[in-house]
Amino acid sequence: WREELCPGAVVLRGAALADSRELLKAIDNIAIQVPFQYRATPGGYAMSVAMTNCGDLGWVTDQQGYRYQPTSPETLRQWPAMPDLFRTLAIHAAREAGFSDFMPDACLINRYQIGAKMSLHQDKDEEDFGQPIVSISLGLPAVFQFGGLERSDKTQRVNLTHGDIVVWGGPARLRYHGILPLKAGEHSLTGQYRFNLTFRKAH
Ligand code: MD3
Ligand code: FE
Repeated sequence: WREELCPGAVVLRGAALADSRELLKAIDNIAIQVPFQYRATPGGYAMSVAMTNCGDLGWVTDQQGYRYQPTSPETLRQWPAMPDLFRTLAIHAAREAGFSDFMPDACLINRYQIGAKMSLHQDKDEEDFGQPIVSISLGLPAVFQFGGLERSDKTQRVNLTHGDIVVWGGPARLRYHGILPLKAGEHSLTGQYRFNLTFRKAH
């Protein structure tokens, strides 16, 4: 099932459901190699979301700022390869939304515990805003919040649940967005966590 949230943003409800167990196994395997980290923003605030990455590039933040880099700051080694299943799902979802040449080189994996949130922000560390971002939600449900191109624009809320895929491109690409504090719950596959994969063409 397909919903247009706003021009450029398409939700494919349950599109990753059939692959969710395999996706979660792959996340575990990545996290064994490069553990989830609670990073600090350049302003020095600890993030409540824990992160790791796979693919040629990974998104990191520290006192120097936000950026994509080919290695993990902790292991000093390259991020684990992007599993074929990840790439295939992201490419197929992007194509469904009208982006036929999406080739992600970065996959940021976010892990939310109960109470974790992501404040309203724009994703603008990528080089080409003509490329979309594809997100896959797994585990506990979350309330996603999105606004306009200015922080002060009024926001709308959408529930994102296990197996949902969202493609953000075109006029939606630079909209402000965030995740409200994760409500307590228990998911049969992830326990008290929500995972989100975001696929990007960073460079
Ligand atoms: C709208 N992650 O990692 S995914 C992020 O659920 C991020 O973890 C959230 O925002 C999460 O940067 C939201 C949905 C999403 C991702 C990228 C977007 C929505 C977006 C980029 C532009 C507009
Ligand atoms: Fe974002």
